[in-house]
Amino acid sequence: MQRDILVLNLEEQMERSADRQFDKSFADCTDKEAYYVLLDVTNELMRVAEPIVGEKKIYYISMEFLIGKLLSNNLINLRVYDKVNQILRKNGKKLADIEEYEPEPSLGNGGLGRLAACFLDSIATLKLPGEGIGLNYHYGLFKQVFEKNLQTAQKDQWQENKSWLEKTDTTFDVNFGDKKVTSRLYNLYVCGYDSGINKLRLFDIETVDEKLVKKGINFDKTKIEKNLTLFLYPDDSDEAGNLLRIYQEYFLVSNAAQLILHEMKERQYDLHKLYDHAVIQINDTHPTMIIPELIRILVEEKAFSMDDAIKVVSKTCAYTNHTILAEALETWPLAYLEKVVPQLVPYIKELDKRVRAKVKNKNVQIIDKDKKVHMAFIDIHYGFSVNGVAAIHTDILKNTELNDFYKLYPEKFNNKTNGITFRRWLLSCNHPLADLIADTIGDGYKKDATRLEDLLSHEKDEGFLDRLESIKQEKKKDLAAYIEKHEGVQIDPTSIYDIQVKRLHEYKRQQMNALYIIHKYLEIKNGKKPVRPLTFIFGAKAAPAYVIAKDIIHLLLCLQEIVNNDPDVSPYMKVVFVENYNVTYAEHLIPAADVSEQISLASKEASGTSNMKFMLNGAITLGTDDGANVEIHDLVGDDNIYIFGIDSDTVIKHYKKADYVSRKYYEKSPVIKEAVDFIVSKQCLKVGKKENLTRLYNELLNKDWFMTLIDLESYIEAKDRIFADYEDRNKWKHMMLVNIAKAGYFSSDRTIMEYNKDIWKLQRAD
Ligand code: RUG
Repeated sequence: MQRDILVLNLEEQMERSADRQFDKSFADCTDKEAYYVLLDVTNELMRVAEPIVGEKKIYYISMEFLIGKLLSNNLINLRVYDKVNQILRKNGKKLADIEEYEPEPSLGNGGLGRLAACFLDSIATLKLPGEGIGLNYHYGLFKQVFEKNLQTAQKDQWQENKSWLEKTDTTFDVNFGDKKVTSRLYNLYVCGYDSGINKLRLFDIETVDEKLVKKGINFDKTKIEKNLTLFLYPDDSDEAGNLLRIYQEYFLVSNAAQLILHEMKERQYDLHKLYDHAVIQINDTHPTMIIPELIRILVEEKAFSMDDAIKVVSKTCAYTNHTILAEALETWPLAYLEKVVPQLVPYIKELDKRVRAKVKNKNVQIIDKDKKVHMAFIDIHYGFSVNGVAAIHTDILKNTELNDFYKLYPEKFNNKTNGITFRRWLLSCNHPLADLIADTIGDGYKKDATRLEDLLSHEKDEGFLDRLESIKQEKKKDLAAYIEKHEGVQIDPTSIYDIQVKRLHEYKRQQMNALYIIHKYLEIKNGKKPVRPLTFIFGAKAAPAYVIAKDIIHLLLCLQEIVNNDPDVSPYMKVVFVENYNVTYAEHLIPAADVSEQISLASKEASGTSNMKFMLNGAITLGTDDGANVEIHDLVGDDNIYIFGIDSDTVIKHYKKADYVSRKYYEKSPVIKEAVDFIVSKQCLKVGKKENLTRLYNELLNKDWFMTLIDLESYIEAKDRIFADYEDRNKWKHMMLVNIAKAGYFSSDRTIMEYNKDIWKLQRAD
């Protein structure tokens, strides 16, 4: 009711807010001031919205929530987007201009964090009681700045006094082995689409000292009271960095445990039935310590027996695995845990002892012979569910990586193919397309994404297909303007936009894309011009301690300089590596893409989610049969996707036999040799650094752990084919249609419904 009145009087609210904050009328406000006005009235709308409550709640614990800017999304979900736009127009303003002043929260890194954000949106939209629990990083990941074709890292100053965050009175004491800190809880409202409100809970400490950060993102890693929530993923290449990560992780789970138990007490629930009221989804291994921490509290403070505590906690916690890469599956030296969280160590040892008593297989022991604690193993033994994030990934977990565990607990393993929220990745970032779809098949798809399949009956509707094409063209023009403004590079909107945006990692093989670019560059130099200009766009951050990943960025920036400044070549191709790729940038890039690059080494990409966003916006996938690409392939069929490269079984066999020799492919193929050699050619060394380029060259020739060279020729063939097919406009438009129509499966609403049906078992709050 209160909400209806507010909506009815939105314009008055805005005037009042403008007057109160800036002592002027809304029309006289600058765009920046207008942002604070909209922030104020939207926050008010959320404060009065219906909270989603129920007898059981999901607590989604994650080190990352890559939520992106919130204004547009909140307006859409509150169903006031059109009304606000009308008021803005009346006052001579545009939402797009105002949004430029909204800082993007720097609370995540990549797919894992963005998935958590999409899930919060869907949980609320489906009216499921749920909360995210995370940390409030002051400088977040880092801001990427390019200098001399190299990535440098700066602090990301995203926090402002006025924001979506609400400071609460809730504080908890968190005890580490050698010190105690007091936390402070901040809330952020999460509104579902046309539903109610949940919350994201972010913890912080007030003693953090931003002045500790000296040059770039360097700071004293030992001063925990001052640095605890400064950065997400601080450099962990040394002991102090590792310890800081453990301090952060324990800080997260200690707060989460206290918050959950506090809520249970408030509602007078019996803790012996904790699992009837709470389900804890552990997002990757980072929050694993929630398991021993809850057991510890139940035993030490709530008079539970060890058996009972373990039983209750095991029925409450579920684990999501996001990777098979060994280095991403955390193992902590017991000695580090003894230093930071000595109170947990007896419980971890007890959990390990119980496993040893039950199972002889050494591969499943929690504490290994080197006294390292395998965090994922705690989750699997003492959680009730283990899920992978795409069908092929879950199969690999079951049959290969976690096979020993699967044999022990087959009933715990399940697949939950990832999804994305269509509110952000279509309704908000691509209004013309969302409107075209609504005009064609009605609004129903906004709540039930599978309805997108109704578009298939329009495959012969030329009017529809032409509008689809012209919307893509419009978005490509918008992106060209955005890139020119932010990167100072001019791109041609009639060229083919080929886009690879994701974290920088060797397994994602941005280096393979770089080798294709070299190949094309040399072809053009030799007189073989493409039918249509090509624009290769990249966006990616490399972890500051990941040397080869930074070398790959360096190579791509060198190629950008060489290609774009070569008058023989630049009319036919351009390379753009956008600086500081983030959610906001993704929202401009994805609607404009023609080709979606999803070229990870088969078996290595757990799922991928940009593949889904691109597909939904009518881009065609060029990819390997990996992660969710496999399911995209199944849905759209061979004719509407370009798959290349060796399959996951072959990859796994190569690893098993240790018989992959990259140099063999280099020596056999003049095309590969020419492209790889270019990395250390005079031309490249003129614009790049010898040390970095030589290191990358040697890595490719002597190691190439992610098998770039074995797939390079088939990649070149498939990529040339997709570019050639772009000229068959009817075929291309049809492929766009099929991809959009089949994207419904990848709505995170579907994913969350599956989590709820199989794992969480919550009641909808209707
Ligand atoms: O690399 C994976 C992606 O394949 C996946 O789509 C995403 C969400 O499930 O998680 C990514 N991921 C995995 N991010 N960090 C990790 C390992 O810690």
